[in-house]
Parts: sequence; C-alpha cells; structure tokens
Amino acid sequence: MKKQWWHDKTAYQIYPKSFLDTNGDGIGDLPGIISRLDYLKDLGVDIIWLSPIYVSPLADQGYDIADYYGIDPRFGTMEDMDRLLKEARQRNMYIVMDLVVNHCSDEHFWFKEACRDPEGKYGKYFYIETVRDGKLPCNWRSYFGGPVWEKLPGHEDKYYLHVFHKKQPDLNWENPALREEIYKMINWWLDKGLAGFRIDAIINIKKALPFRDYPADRDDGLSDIYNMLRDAEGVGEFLGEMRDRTFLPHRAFTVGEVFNEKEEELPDFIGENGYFSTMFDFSEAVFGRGMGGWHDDAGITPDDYRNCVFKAQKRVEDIGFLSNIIENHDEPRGVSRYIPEGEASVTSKKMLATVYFLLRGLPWIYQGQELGMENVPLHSIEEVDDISSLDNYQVAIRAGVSPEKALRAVEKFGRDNARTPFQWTGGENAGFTTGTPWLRVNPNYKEINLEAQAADPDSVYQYYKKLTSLRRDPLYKETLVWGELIPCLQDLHHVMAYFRKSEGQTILVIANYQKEGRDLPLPGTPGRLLLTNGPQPPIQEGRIYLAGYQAAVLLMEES
Ligand code: TEU
Ligand code: CA
Repeated sequence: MKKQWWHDKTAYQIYPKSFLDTNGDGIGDLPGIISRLDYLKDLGVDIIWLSPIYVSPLADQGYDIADYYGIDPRFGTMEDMDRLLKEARQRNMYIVMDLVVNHCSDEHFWFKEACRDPEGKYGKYFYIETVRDGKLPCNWRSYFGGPVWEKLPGHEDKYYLHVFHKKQPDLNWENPALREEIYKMINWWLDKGLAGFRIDAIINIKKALPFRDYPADRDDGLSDIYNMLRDAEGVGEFLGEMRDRTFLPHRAFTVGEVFNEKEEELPDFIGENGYFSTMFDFSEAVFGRGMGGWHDDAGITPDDYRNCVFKAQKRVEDIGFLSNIIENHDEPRGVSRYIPEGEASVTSKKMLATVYFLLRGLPWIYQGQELGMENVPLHSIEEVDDISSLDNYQVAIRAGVSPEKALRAVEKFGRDNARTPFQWTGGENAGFTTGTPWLRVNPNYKEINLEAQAADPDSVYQYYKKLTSLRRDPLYKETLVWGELIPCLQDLHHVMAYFRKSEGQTILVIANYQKEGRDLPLPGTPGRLLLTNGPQPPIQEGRIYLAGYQAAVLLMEES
C-alpha cells in the first residue's frame, strides 16, 4: 500500500459547543479551541476535526447549516477561524471541518427561495413533490422519527423530503447545478487552507428513485430508511465526481461517515484513489442494534467487541486504512459501552485505549476520551437535549417499554453522553464556562478532570500520551503504523491479542479483557516490554500473568 502523509498521524475530534467557552455564554467557541492547541499538540494530536461551526439554528447541533460560508456567531467569527488555521499550521497541525451536504437547514437561503418558488431554480435543489389525495410519495421513516415528508411552508399540496429532522431538508444531488454549488463551497474552504473534511451521512445522498413504499416495519406504517438505501444504486458517481473536482486537486484528507456501504464497493471508497482517504469503522458501534431503536439493543460483550474489530480489520487489510474510534458525538462514551457495566476503572480504560489505539489504521480520540470521560447519569427525560434521544425514548414507549426502562436505554445510548462539557478542572462547571453550560456537566467532574490527571503520572490522560508517542516512535512506527495485523489467541474468552508485524519486527498487543487476573499462553518469545497499564507482568515458561484488565505491548524476538 502506498504510504500517505496522514497515515502516521493521530486525529482528534472536537465538539466545539462543549469544548471550552471563553466568553461566558455557556457555549464552547473557536477562541477556546485556539487556546488549547498547545494542549492537543502535547497530547500528540496532529489532525483535528471540528464538528459543525457554520451558521445554523442548531436544531441538530449544527448539522443543519444555514450558511456554508459563515461561522455561527455563537462559535466565533471568520477571523477566529482564520486564526485557528494559522495557529494550527504553525504547530504542524491540520484542521478538518464537517462537510454536511446531504441536507442543509430549512433556514438556508436556498430553501427559503424554494418555498417562495418551488418551480424555480432553488426548488430544484430539493426534493419537492406535489401530493394529491393526501398520499405521501413514499413511506420512509426519517432517522429522527416520523415520515420523511413535511409540508412545504406556504403550500398546501407540496411536501419536501428530509431523511433526518424536518429542519434538515435533503439536497437533490441528481441536480448538476446543486452539485456545482457544493463543489464551489468545498474548494473555497480548501483554498483557505483547510486540510480536508469529515463527510457527514454521505451514503444518504443517493435515493432509490422513483419514490415508492417499502413494507412497513413498525406499527407507524413506515419503513426504515435502510430499506431504501439498499436499493439506491450509483452513489459512487456523485462521490467520484466530488473527489475529482475538489479533494484530489487539493490533496485533501477526507474521512467518510459511511454506514451500510456495499461490501464490493469498499475499494471504491477507501482503496487507492478511493472517494475518501479513510472511513470510520462503526462495526462495534452498531453491533447489537436491532430495528426497534435503542431499547432493542442487545449490548456487546468483550468477545463481541474483539470479533467485530478483527473482522473489520480483515475486510480492509488489502484495501486501505480504517479510522478507528471508541466513541464520537453520536455514540455513548466508549468506556461505558465496551467495558462491562460497573467495571470501568483507570486500568480498564487504559486497556481499552491500548487495544483500539494500536490497531492498523488512523487512531481517533474524541474530546474527553483521553480523560476516560463516562456516560452521564439521567434522572428524567426532561434533562435530555438531543433530538435523536427524544425520538428513541418515544419509540420505546410506543413499543410498550416502561418509562423507566426507556429512560435507561437513553441513558445508555443517548447522544448527550458524549456532548457534556469537557472536564478541564475540578472547579465550578469543570472549568468549561464561567456562565451556565448549555448542557449539564457530568457530576463526576470532581474525580475525572484534566487538572487532576495532568498532575498524576498514572492517569488515563498520561497513558494516552504514552500511546501517541509509542505509535510515532521511529523505532516502532513502521510496524505500528503500516505493519500488518494478525489476530491471535482468538479461541480464548475475554482476551484481545494481536501481532503487528513488519519486515524484521513483530509487536504483540495482549489484553486480559476481564476483572480477574490470569495466566495466558504467550505466542512467541517476548523481548522488551514497550507499555503496560499495570505492574511488570511476570513471564515464565511461555506464559504471561496479566492482572484484571491489564494490557501489555511487547516487542517479540524474531525467530
Ligand atoms: O449522523 C448520521 C447518521 O447516520 C445517524 O444514524 C446518526 O448515527 C444518528 O446519531 C442516529 O442517532 C450524522 C451526524 O454525525 C449526526 O450528528 C447528525 O445528526 C446526522 O448526521 C445528520 O446530519
Ligand atoms: Ca462562548
């Protein structure tokens, strides 16, 4: 595989609204991000993805863009953005923005014009259909609940399509004029010095047309959008055109938010000359998720987690480079999801960090993950901000789930979990704001915060620093970045172990994924211990003793 400049980097996702507020309005902002670039650099971060900061009514927290060329005043100004780009460049860091082009906001000029004149130029930027005798064009269910069709404001017989919230009308990619607008905007940002984009919900830009019903899968008479997506052919034509017109000439870095790609299309997505540089591995995140919504989620065991990860690694090994995560702004905190309930501790958090960070692919850290931030306790549905959580709660209630159980499902999977403010200090509002935070601070901030962890050599944060420096250490980089990944000890329960192997060097990552300590067989002869989250593990007669949730990274003797 051809080496790319970004392969040996570490990436970090910032959720700006919750990162750091500098003007006391309770909302994180660009000056806050700029003031913490040195912190991120010191952590070992190279690439930073900002969740949307464009002008937006924030109906879906900025994933509803009203002006692609403007910064929302709540986050700062374009001068702040330019300063961020400059300050990042001075530190050899790269800024990546969110590209949200499946839909825009209903407050975007295009949509307002479309409402004014549905037959005109801007009407064709959207999917607008005339509805006779009350029958909607199709029965697809939007991601956030309810039909994908909403009445076009000002028109009795016209409806527009929105696969997400009704404040997020879908853009019509079949229209070449719309595509030109998008490419122009992307190039404008790349010309400004942006390194690239994280590409939002991109599979959805291709619809199975003409609109038609699918078999209903709940008693609302609607059909999951995935049924339509399975039939939608030809997303690659749009993606290839977008790559050629924008990313390629700028040599931009791109990471796709891709769910449900078709297996045979994988090389087109992230192979050499793929549509994107890389894409996120969501296989663990979606594992166990039923069609019924969050209350229907079967959960994930340590063995499931390992199997998912290895399967994903295998799928791409000859094709490209995955982006590895344990959480993001849509998911629960990784330590709350992938460590069995009640067992999250400094040690187990470090173990999880070890096994995912040293996989083949680009490692991503989501803000606060480096502190081992956890899910936030939920006392009432009134506390919830996120629209997807509110919908999932209703889905559960309608399915006959008790309010208490529905609340627990939201607590476990809700998107607010990852969106609570970053825990900088043990002081008021965790040092996030001097005002009132837009979303409650996790009450555990007195125990889990950067200030405390920076002073503690054994903290989760200090361990993440060791991981980032190990991966970029010239002695091991060839192996840890580009080396192949070979799973081992797969027949043992609660063990996650794999080799990373390059010409002349083999590194073993081995983890005891349970609270009880145990003896494990060592595949091969160990040399130097490169990293562990516990005491020096005793090694004897081909066996290694690992304490509960202990992980070890060992340089192996070459035979
Ligand atoms: O998410 C896209 C997506 O496919 C959804 O299924 C997502 O997983 C959602 O969280 C379901 O609860 C992206 C963004 O990451 C998300 O924050 C946005 O809400 C969404 O697109 C719409 O732009
Ligand atoms: Ca602010």
